[in-house]
Amino acid sequence: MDRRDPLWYAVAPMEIRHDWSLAEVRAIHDTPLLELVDRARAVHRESFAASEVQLCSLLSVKTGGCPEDCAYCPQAARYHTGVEAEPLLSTETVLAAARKAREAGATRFCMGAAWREVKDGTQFDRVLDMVRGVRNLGLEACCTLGMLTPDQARRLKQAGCTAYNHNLDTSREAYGSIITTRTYDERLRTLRAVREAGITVCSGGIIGMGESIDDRCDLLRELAAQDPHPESVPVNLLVRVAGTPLSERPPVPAMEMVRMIATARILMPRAMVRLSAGRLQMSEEAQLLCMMAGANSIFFGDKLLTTGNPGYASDMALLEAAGMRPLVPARD
Ligand code: SAM
Ligand code: DTB
Ligand code: SF4
Repeated sequence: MDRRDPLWYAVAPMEIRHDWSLAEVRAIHDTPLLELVDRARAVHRESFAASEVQLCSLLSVKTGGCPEDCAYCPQAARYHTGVEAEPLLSTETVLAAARKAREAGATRFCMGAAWREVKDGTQFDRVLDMVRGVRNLGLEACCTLGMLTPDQARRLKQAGCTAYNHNLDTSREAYGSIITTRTYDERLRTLRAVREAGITVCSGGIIGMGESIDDRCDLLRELAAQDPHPESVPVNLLVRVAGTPLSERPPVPAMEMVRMIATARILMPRAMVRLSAGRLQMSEEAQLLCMMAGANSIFFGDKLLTTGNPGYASDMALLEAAGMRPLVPARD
């Protein structure tokens, strides 16, 4: 049975919880590393093939010039990062990139826009066209466009949007030191609109922004409190971009990514856990350890939205050496 079949949830015995306390999450997170990885791997293998990895391709369809103040983000207009504001790409350009991504083995194509929120009008209509086009290519279509109203979420669903990415980014407590131009509750409201429209939810966060370990655990607790859990949980390691307020943060050891991923896997056993931004700062061995700890999805291609990512050839060599197989896309 395909795990995306709703019946899977009915027949599989694993306990799915939404009421983890911060202390419980912290206890999991702080388990001796190899025990933690063992436990996460056991949970992972109950729901997933050990060597399958989802290959997602990411494209910035509208880059830069964003009015928000997210302290990590090179696309915020108020920071001087060298990222120029560009208009929305044409549908043809986006679909050409999607076709190339499909040929390279992607099963999901994610489109990102540096918007605070979606505004109804021609630009949103064009994004809906992009979603339809991506689905026609047989790819899963994911969007991340900022805040959404319930009506906009329904329109995305109608166009065939598979997933919507909207990150909580960090704990409720740490959030205010990273973003002031929108609230945590607004983020949760967008996630609710996405869920209610029947689009799968992709939500995660970033480590390395100066947050405490409790903040990381509280982010995971908050994600796992969602009922149902997000179908995808991206775990990003901060990409420190010159010009952003977080550019001088000390680097985070890759083992902290391993702990974060393993804890996410244990709390949300059926989610796709994505080893997202920050792979360029990690060794191949550390990336494989993240996969052992339950990460089963990556962005591939030379670029994330505006920053670098390991090249296609080196990723393919890594996956091949490890005997990893690309996941086949869901159909609906
Ligand atoms: N503007 C939309 C929004 O904020 O929801 C969509 C695009 S935004 C760039 C998507 C996510 O990328 C952010 O929520 C954040 O988690 C992640 N991100 C942005 N800049 C990052 C960085 N420098 N390092 C790691 N993750 C980053
Ligand atoms: C997510 O959690 N990570 C991706 C995706 N969702 C949209 C974005 C990472 C962006 C890293 C910084 C950049 O390339 O601009
Ligand atoms: Fe804008 Fe999104 Fe970047 Fe925040 S994360 S500044 S909303 S593009």
